[in-house]
Amino acid sequence: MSAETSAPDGKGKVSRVIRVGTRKSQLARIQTDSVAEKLKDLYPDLQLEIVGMTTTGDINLDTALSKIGEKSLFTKELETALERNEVDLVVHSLKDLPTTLPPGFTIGAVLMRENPHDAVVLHPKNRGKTLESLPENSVIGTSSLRRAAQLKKRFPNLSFKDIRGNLNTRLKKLDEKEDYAGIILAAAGLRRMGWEDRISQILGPEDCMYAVGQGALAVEVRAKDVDILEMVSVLHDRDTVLRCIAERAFLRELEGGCSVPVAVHTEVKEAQLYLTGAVYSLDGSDSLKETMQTSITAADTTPEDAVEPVQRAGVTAGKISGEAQANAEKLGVNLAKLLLSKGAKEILMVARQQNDAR
Ligand code: DPM
Repeated sequence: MSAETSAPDGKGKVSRVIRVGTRKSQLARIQTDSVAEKLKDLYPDLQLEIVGMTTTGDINLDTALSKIGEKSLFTKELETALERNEVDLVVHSLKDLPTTLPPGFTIGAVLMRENPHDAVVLHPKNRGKTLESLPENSVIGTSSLRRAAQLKKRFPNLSFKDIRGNLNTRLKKLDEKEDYAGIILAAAGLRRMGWEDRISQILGPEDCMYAVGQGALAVEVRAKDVDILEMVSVLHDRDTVLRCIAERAFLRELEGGCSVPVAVHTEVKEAQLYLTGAVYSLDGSDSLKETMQTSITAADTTPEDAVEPVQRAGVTAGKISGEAQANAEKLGVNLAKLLLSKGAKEILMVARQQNDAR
């Protein structure tokens, strides 16, 4: 244990100070506070201390995410703090966590996913409209290659332009200027910020499939810190974990990151896990999409048969069926292999080159 103190609670109990690392943006703080609150409910004796940090992704606010080219943009500084024992756990949006974590780290909890879809937020003057009903050549702000690729194909009458900055900055850029008719943001982030009333339209899978891990919060910890791993493991949501293992294994096998247009859709129905995955050229004219499924019925692990948990796509979930996790991971890998056999590598290679040349 890295930090142990006697709690001054008069009962002679030992409680522990847990330091929680977070980025300083409002969304990151809200996300971290919500996880800290859940931990506090589960372990009332816990003392939580929140440590705010600035990351590369927060500094390079004007460069499009897909152009900075560093996959661990928002996570590296936080991981350094974890490594140096300056914090004990870090809360992230799962979609910002690379599919391969640096050695020594693992995702110890994936919380129940919120709405994973993207949402359209319009300039106040366009209130009541949708992407279908906006005037010809309206400008939509997004720096996500994934969103732009899918929406360019579906809405050829709209035009797409980069927009950067944290959520507060983006909303300000939208409302206070006339540059954008609307912007595309994750519904989950908007809800967490309390801006749900700004959502004009939720984009279903036929319009825009979501990013790997979108809408789920993850807790990253030191892989060897068994006490903390055990403590945060109760936060895992079974369906979300299995969906996200499949999604992350898919992206990892494709060797994609936040700089390639890759999208997914997962569902759990009657103990089957369905994964749809797609890759796109930058303008969406070229694409490949397939769906596969697997069984996730296997019973969860009981304390008696617990074994040393393995990481699946960076996730450690010792209490969830090892067989179901293995199936989910295999599903992601197999779907990626199917797409690769149909030419996904070439589509992604061209997309990367075109993006680098932008
Ligand atoms: C990643 C992407 C974006 C974020 C790329 C993508 C959006 C970047 C942009 C990997 N991370 O989605 O294709 O629009 O220029 C991010 C957001 C959230 C986590 C904000 C958002 C909140 C929602 C969640 C940024 N990361 O996507 O609107 O927990 O999923």
